[in-house]
Amino acid sequence: MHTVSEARLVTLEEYIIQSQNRFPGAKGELSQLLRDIGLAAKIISREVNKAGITNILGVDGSKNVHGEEVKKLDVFSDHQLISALERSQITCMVISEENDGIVRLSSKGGKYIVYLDPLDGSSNIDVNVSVGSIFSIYMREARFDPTVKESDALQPGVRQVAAGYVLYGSSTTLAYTTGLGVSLFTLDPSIGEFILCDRNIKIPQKGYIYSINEGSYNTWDLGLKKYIKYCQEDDPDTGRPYTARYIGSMVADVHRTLIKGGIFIYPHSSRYPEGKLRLMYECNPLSMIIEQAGGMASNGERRIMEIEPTAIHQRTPIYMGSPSNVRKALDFLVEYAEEKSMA
Ligand code: AHM
Ligand code: MG
Repeated sequence: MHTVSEARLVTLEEYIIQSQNRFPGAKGELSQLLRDIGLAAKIISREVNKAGITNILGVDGSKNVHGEEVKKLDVFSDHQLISALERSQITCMVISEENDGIVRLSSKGGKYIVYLDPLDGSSNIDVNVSVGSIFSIYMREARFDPTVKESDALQPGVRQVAAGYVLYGSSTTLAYTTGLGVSLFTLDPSIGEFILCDRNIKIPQKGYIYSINEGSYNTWDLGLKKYIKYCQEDDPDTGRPYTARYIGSMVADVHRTLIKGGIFIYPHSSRYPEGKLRLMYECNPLSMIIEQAGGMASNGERRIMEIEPTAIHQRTPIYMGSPSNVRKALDFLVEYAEEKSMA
């Protein structure tokens, strides 16, 4: 039986068109691009959900239970997203975690450059834990130069025109921003549509969850060690220590941080001197989402989105989440900066 509220459901497609109509001069290209990503996300979601049956544990090219050749899901996701972007002919270049170099698309005059992490946290797939896709969209400045170059893509995160993620979790959630707040959608598998859940989601000013791979404690700087010890003391507001939550899929950890507040950290360490996560297709897009929701994202010294990139796959440390938590963590880093390398 259909309820009255179902009659007012807004799909991703409708929402994108409504949003575009607010800008009378808009040609609809960015809208098309977002719709393409939405379509690829539905296909990836379907495959992720049947990962057990299709034997994604096998190596690329192995056979599934039906005797069919399978691609590893991260390769599959990469192909789906890139072919969706190729179809609409408005993207000239894609940079993806799955490809060492830039991928030039056939539309050389295409306005947009898209960064992708097609399936982040893919080691979690084997154990049925959430994974995600991340995207970050820039305009190509040298649009009339016929040669599309890697240097066209080296723009700081503040120049993103849109960014977002898809989380394949207990349900499939899509979040995106074009710089006017963050909208959140949930996939209704019965009708195959993303349905609008929140037009302008805001992160709590302060949260009580910290999220970091604590197994690496011995490799951290003193300031970070002290900050995590601070999180484990009773908080004056609640009289209790913070809760620790770490999924090991950045999209899932950042999504929880967006909804519940708190802090997500992947620091630099003696093991990863530059941090582990990638600036262009992990940290910048998720920082734009978090900032648009009222949060903060820093590399420990400066705003993530102001970092001038020098390489498409470069890494960065990241501290992101509720503003009150991130500020506190940064205070600890400053306070112990002199003793950086101390155990
Ligand atoms: P991946 O791109 O190889 O999937 O690695 C990125 C993932 C992030 O999703 C997650 O935050 C991080 O790696 C977890 O790393 P670690 O296992 O070192 O905590
Ligand atoms: Mg990744």
